[in-house]
Amino acid sequence: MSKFKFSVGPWNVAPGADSYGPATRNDVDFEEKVKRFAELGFSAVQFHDDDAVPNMNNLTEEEIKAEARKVKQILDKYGMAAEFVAPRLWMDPHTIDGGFMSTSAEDREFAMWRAYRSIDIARELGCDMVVLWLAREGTLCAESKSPVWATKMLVEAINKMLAYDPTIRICIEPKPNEPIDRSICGTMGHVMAVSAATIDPSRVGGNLESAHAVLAGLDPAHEIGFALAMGKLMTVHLNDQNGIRYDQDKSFGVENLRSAFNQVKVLKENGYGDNGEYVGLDVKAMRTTKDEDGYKHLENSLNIFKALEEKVDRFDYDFQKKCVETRDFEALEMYVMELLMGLK
Ligand code: XUL
Ligand code: MN
Repeated sequence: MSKFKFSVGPWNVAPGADSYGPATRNDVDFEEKVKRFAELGFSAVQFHDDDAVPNMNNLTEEEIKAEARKVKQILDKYGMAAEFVAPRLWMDPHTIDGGFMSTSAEDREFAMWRAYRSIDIARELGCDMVVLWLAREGTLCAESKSPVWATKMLVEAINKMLAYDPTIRICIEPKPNEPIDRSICGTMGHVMAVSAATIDPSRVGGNLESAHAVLAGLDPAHEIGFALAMGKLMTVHLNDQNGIRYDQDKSFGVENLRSAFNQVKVLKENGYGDNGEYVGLDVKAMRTTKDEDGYKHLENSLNIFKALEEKVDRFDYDFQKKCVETRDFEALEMYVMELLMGLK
């Protein structure tokens, strides 16, 4: 029995289109997804603002809240919570050159409008967290904007969100690149520094995605550990990634089982979840996956996570201590390999 609660986003069940080819699966209705998520053992749904309220640009603030209340009813029907709302600032004509750090004042205003509406939607859905995946916040042409100015604009935008709602929490999901070339806030270290520069650092933390850490050339478990040490790991997006290439969002643990084990281990050893945090999965089905298998990557990720939780429970800390005392890291490493291969 897992000690953790799990969350997932509606975008994690998708039709399989990529930059080079069209969809390979049918769209699935939102309510059907929520029903299946509940059946699979998830406790919460993660949202982009327009996952909850499609066409929100054409609605008034009151209409947006009313639409969000309808979504809350669907969640309630299946006993699901909402974990967070993330403004989708990468699809709109107003965010071609970024949102909070766009060089256009009008576009920056639009980004703030979406951020405030995301807070409103979060409140209607019964949650207190906004995630910022800063997709286009950086440069495609390095000389097109100052990284100093851009970083300050991000802090200013977050300060406005903190002021708009005195108890909302802002959670940055760092990613070093894609779709942007050079990101402004690419790692958990950047997130902690931005947090410290805001008017209320206690309400600004991070969402570590395994694949994003790998893209930054960093170890996901250490990134998680760093945020935990600062008391600022608000959620995680567990998945996997085959080296430094396009963002893959593979099922958790399928590329690097030892890394996945260490991610579960650092979460478990440090009481992650004790304050209500969810283990979020941000995994994508392969394009080749058929309609009838459209949830298998989620089931696989959950099963791998839970199997690794059992491995962590069986981890022999006395043996580890002995190895550390004798500086026999060869023995410790082999012990971990044997544990993961089922030989221990
Ligand atoms: C993009 C990514 C997003 C965010 C939510 O790489 O991970 O799905 O998690 O906006
Ligand atoms: Mn993510």
